[in-house]
Amino acid sequence: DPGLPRFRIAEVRKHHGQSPHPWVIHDDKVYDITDWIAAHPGGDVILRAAGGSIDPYWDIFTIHKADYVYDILAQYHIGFIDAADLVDGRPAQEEIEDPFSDDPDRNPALITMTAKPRNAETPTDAMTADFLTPNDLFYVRNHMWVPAVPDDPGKHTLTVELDDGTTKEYTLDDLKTRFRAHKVTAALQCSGNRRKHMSEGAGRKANGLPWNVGAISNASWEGVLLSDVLADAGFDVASGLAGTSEAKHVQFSGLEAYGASIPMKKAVDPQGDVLLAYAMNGQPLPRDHGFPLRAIVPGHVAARSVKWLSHITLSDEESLSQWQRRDYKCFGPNQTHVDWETAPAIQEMPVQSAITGCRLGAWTRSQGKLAQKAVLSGYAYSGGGRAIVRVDVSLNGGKSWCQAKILPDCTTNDGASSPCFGHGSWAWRRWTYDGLVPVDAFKQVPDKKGTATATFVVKATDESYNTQPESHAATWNLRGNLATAWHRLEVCSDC
Ligand code: MTE
Ligand code: MO
Repeated sequence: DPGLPRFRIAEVRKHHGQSPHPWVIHDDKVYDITDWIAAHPGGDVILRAAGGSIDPYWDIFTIHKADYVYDILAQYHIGFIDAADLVDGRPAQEEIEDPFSDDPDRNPALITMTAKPRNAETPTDAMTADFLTPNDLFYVRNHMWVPAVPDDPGKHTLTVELDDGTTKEYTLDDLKTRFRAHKVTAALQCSGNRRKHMSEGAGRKANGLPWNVGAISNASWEGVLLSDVLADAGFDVASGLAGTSEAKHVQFSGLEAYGASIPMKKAVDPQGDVLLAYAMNGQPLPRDHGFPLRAIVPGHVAARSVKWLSHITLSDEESLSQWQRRDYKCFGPNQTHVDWETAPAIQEMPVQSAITGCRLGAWTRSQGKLAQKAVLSGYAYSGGGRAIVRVDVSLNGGKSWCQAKILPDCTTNDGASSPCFGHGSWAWRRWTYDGLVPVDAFKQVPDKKGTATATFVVKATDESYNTQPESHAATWNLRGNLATAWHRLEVCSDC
């Protein structure tokens, strides 16, 4: 209705998230969302947009770019932005609040995929330089903005809701003082790690960020056991262990509305080591990694290790979030119109490995043939606490194989003789290989004069004798999840 009133942006700003009548702007229209808040499926996170434009948030929560959402919003239309505040029919750019303006500074050495929200890989040369990835080089995967630092982090509250509806609140200080502290050394790996290889290897683009080898890092985490807190909140952990409890899932929510869940079985497993963590490599959690509190679910896809943790809910159902019900699932290579409901959410990770360092050295002779020295290094990891038992390397595209040396970073899990804490093999293993590449492993590249390349390959095997598939084509899926095919690296000699 063009007859509706015009409002200056200054007027809209007064209707912020704490005001009795929150308003939002979409395009050049103004909406009073007071009556919508209670019904908003995403909860009151919508209030973050109040007093300004909702459009930058919908660029993040893309699920809103749908006709039915516009229809809902239309019911709350109360007016238009005054022409004096419009540029080309939209509120001027500088009038729109940037949801990411409070994000922390980051180490510029990280390889940025997207700046807003922040998605960045560990730089390749730093990948396996250390067994524990330095905090400022740990990969970052944020779906949204980084929530503001609480005025007093010790007062940050975690609400635990049992399946009978009873709730108990804990401040961070409560967690630190009332429960025993535990350490767990665990890698986090994004389900999209190596997606770039999947798209390239299969010759079919998979949806999502084209991560290379660096959406995985390794750290030592400190916090309290989830199962201790659940027991304190009144949950009968024994019934969870026996599988007789009504609550089958533990749902986690973060302060910015991200959410995910894990099966009860993992949550209460006395050897599962699920932490509510407040420290990383001996430091308070950095803001990008969940300050002041995050879940650490070792052996599971990192999407379940919810950052900025504020709510835990026990339920007979998985988290309703799109990150539980949609994005992090796999399908067959032929399935491009999928039934999201029937595929299980990714939990434990499959076996993975990658080459992160490769140096070619001098030419020598070996068994009468010309050969070039090569030094390779990388990581291997498997989910579910399954140990890596072997790392196979090929210098000729997979025709013949050699054994890489697995570094003794984590030979025991007691923390005394190694920096590894926890009951499972939750950490990654670093490996190196020193060898000679026979001259016939190099193939001339027809269209590049004088250039010869060889294909180096790595694959790992875990203690259940799971190993990596040979081709990405066979495991391609529309979301580009779990790209674990042999990592092939084309290397060029004398070029
Ligand atoms: N938790 C919250 N609250 N918000 C997020 O965007 N991203 C998840 C998980 N937990 C996410 C989150 C995903 S997909 C990954 S891969 C890991 O956090 C990344 O953890 P990191 O940034 O500490 O490496
Ligand atoms: Mo992820």
